[in-house]
Amino acid sequence: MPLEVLTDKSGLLEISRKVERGERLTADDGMALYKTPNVAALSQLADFANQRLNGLRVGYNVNRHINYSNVCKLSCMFCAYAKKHGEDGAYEFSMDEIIARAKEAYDGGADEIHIVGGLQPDYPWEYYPAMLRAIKTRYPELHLKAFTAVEIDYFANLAGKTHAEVLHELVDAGLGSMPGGGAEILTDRVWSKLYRDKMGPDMWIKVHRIAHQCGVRSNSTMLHGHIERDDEKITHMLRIRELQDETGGFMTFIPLRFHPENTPIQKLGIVHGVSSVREIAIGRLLLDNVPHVKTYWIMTSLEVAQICLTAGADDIDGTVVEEKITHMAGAKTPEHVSEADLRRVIEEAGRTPVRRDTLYNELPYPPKPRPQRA
Ligand code: V47
Ligand code: SF4
Repeated sequence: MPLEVLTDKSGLLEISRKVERGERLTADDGMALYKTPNVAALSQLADFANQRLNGLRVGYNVNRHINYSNVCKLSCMFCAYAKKHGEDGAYEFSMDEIIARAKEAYDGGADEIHIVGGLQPDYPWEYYPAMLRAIKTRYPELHLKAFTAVEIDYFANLAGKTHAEVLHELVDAGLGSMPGGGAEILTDRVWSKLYRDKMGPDMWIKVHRIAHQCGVRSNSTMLHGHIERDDEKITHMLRIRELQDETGGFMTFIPLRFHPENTPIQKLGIVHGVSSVREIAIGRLLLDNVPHVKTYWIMTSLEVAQICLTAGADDIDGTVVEEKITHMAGAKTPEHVSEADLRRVIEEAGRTPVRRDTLYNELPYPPKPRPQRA
């Protein structure tokens, strides 16, 4: 069988047998996957695991990102996006500017708005539910995927409320789900070196657990290509797998390729295509209980994202339109891709494009006409 021929040469035969039997992989298996130079074998194995779950379907969403402000109390070492008040490049969108972007998204046929920002030192807690409510009352068809676990924790401290109370109020205002950002690498060593002023790994896990218990589904991410070691990426993924066993609330896993420009650690340089493919493949193989693995073309390029679709990813994000976090860190990708181009990327990879909503329900293509809204 071709799968065995390739994996035998790569030293991955035992692991491939486990994958074929549907057996859970261990941390040691994960280390072997990181060590193999045979990325073709690794990709083939991950594609096998993916196709068993998702067939040839590849999901994409028509969305728009709104990064409402980059003013942030903190200074994580990998971040080029955050600025202090008055610093060159600092910005805050007014509520009108946010609503104008939501309108543009709605008029352009988007199904989702992805909303995240810095930890704003001077907005009151009430600002955040008001922002969601302002969008949702005008455009009820839009799913609001908003606020990372880091923001939720910040709001809870700001408001003097529990995480659950904050989440319930946000859901009441229109929150549909949570994005997966802020996880970085869930180990104390990386936390203490790169983001020690921000909540740590235990709290990221705790906030997602509470979100899942409150009925809010979420995504998970992993920022790779900086100071992290392979064993730390495995620890990271196994922590996500463990929480997923408990709650089942994660929808997808998204490796994020670190962009170094304009960050205090820019001398580390940037990793390239094979690293992105490897993270997707290992994510698919280790996270056997997370239904989807997403490639984020904004960070990888469309070309590498397309290859990821043959190496374990069954999902690609998204039409995007405007993106600040990666572009302030030197990304050269465009900020927008049309739905037609996304479908073409998927089809060229031999897969079937499926327009989906944020919760992974299939949507009709071409989309049904929607009511005109002011
Ligand atoms: O939390 C920060 C990361 C994240 C850099 O859930 C950087 O569907 C690369 O989480 N280079 C935000 N990455 C993006 C994110 C995301 C993106 C797409 C989809 C989803 C989803 C989530 O970006 C941050 C941080 O981990 N980040 N700085 C940088 N220089
Ligand atoms: Fe602020 Fe988030 Fe950047 Fe850290 S990663 S400095 S919390 S915007």
